[in-house]
Amino acid sequence: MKSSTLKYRTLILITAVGLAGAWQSAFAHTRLKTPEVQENAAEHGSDYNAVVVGHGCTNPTTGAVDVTVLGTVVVFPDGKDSIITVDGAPHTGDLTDFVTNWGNPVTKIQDRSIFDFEDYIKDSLGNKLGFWTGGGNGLKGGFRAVIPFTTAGVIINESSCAKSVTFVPGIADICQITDVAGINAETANIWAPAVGSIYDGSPERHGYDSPATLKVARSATPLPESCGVGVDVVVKPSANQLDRDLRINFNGSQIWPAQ
Ligand SMILES: [Cu+2]
Repeated sequence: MKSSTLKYRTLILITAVGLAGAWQSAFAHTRLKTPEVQENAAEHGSDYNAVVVGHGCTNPTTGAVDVTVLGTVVVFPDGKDSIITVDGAPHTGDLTDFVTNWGNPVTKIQDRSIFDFEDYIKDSLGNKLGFWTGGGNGLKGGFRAVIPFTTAGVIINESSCAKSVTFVPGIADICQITDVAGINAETANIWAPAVGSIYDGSPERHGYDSPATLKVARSATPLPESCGVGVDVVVKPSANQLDRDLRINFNGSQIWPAQ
């Protein structure tokens, strides 16, 4: 091979790698540290997880996503009025058709390394659906955070054809306290499924309809033979639930979104 050809090819390769790098960082959104777990992982202590805050909000001057994050909110679907799909098709039955023990999915691991305050987000029965953490110095631009929590063991209904059940939380990384109308890439990063809630935002917004996911793989019981290859179930919070639960209440009053 001629050396000029080699140089040209090397240059192309470097350019391609550079582009891949840029593409990856553009998609370095908030995710769960361990996005897939085995069924009933709590039994084996493998349910220790974390929300990864991949980057801050957008600096309007530089366009970099390095604005300090002041707090994070995480809410899992409550399983009551959640939106369930089976291989992408809407399911009108209950979550118990696929999961027998959903209800109290989250335990926060106490941690003040990034934020000073944290508390649960509960339903009216006291079930822990998620948490918020915030205050203190916050997450400095250019750094990432792992916010530790555990998920309860998930038991897949053994008579169902579910080979996996994926739970989709709504997550908000807040850089500036605003009301809902003031939420934009400079004030908060929203990683929520677009289900018609007040947090949907516009399709142009960074991270639109690009939520984190927790996939639970069937592993405790075999698929019934009649199931064939099985189905993939996805559970998203309803718009009502996100509107109600994706917020920070502190000492009895709502501080985000501001009202
Ligand atoms: Cu991002």
